[in-house]
Amino acid sequence: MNQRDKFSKPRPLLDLHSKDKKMNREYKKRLSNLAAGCEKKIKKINKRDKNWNNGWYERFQSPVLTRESIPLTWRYDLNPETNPLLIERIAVNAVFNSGAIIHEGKVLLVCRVEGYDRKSFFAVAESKNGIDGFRFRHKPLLIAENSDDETNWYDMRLTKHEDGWIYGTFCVEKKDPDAKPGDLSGALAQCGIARTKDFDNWERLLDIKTSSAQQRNVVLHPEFVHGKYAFYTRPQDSFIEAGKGGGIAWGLSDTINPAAIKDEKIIDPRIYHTIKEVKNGMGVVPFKTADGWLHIAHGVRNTAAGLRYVLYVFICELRSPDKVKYAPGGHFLAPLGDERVGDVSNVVFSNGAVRMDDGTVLIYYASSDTRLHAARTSIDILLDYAKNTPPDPLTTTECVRQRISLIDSNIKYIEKSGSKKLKRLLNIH
Ligand code: M1P
Repeated sequence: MNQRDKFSKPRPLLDLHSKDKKMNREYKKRLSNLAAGCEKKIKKINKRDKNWNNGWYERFQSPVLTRESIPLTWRYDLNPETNPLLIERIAVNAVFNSGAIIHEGKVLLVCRVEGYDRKSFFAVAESKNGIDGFRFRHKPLLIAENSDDETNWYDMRLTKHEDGWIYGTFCVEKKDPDAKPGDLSGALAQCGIARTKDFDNWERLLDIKTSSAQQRNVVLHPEFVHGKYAFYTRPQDSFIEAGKGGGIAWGLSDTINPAAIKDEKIIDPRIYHTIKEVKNGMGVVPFKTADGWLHIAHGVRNTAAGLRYVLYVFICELRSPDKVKYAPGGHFLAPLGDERVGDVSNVVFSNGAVRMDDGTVLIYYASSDTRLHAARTSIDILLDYAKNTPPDPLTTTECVRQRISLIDSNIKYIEKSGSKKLKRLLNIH
């Protein structure tokens, strides 16, 4: 049979009424191969990428989750009577941008899963070590809608709040009612909130009210501030792009349901010719440290090849979380190698990170809106990085001065040490 005939006349692999045992065997074999492939992927040890060594964090050889990690029962009709060819029925396109938390001793991710139909939904995956072995819970999350026109949800941040609840803040997108006729991509985004204690049952609250036409990347601060709920927001005008939106903002609300923010104050602005010139957004729920609230956010710049999303770090005052204390220049993590390519290339994005008991920090970042990775670092390293990396001096001349100052102090140190070995090692004459 030539290739064409093979595809034009599909034969059922299993006909339950047939006496053809060979067909039964083929179906079973295909199913067991699919299942074995899934298990193999889940059980594969995720080794450290030894080629990456800047001291800020470790990378790993494999993503922690991809679309192949999605259980077969979510993608296939496994009944041979209704799917005799055992082909995928409702396929999954990508697993990315996950909220992260430690719950009952496990790392738990609430992932953005995107179907082939372009709609995203949330699903919970769990692992003991946070690096490999992630397994999805039995079903994706079905959280109540607040209105019929909610079309797409994505990017949940998980905040364990001091009020006792675990909150998920996420983006809720609707078709823009004011979009020009024929514009079928104009959307309005607002921030939805739901809360849970067990990650299976969720109570949907009212969407956050702000005076901004658009809200994305909203993060709930884990503590009350002046007795109020505090949020990091990103006010935008009515366009899907950042438009007039000035950066990451901060606002307070008396209550959580409804959460209503009257004043949004920009605390981390967009800046010309930096990694956050086009837009920026808060990423993970901040870590409370001795030196302040430690943030991981994303910044977006323009390139001839389109937008480039990278992660950056900054620290805010412990007592005044709306004041930036340390702002190291440049990006902390950018797409590397294969990470550069995907559905939306040249993107890394993070909305979840966890601090383990030993101070290790696992940052979950998605590459190119396609798959999810972990980077491993620690609170000590992040603080050292944030406090000692100089801020972006904003011009070429100042950047060169900054670098020459580093070189000069190194030379001074090496000369003072009198170590010939060190000089030889660094090829300094
Ligand atoms: O495609 C990159 C990211 O774009 C959006 O983020 P932002 O609003 O900050 O530009 C979101 O759709 C995000 O999920 C996505 O990863």
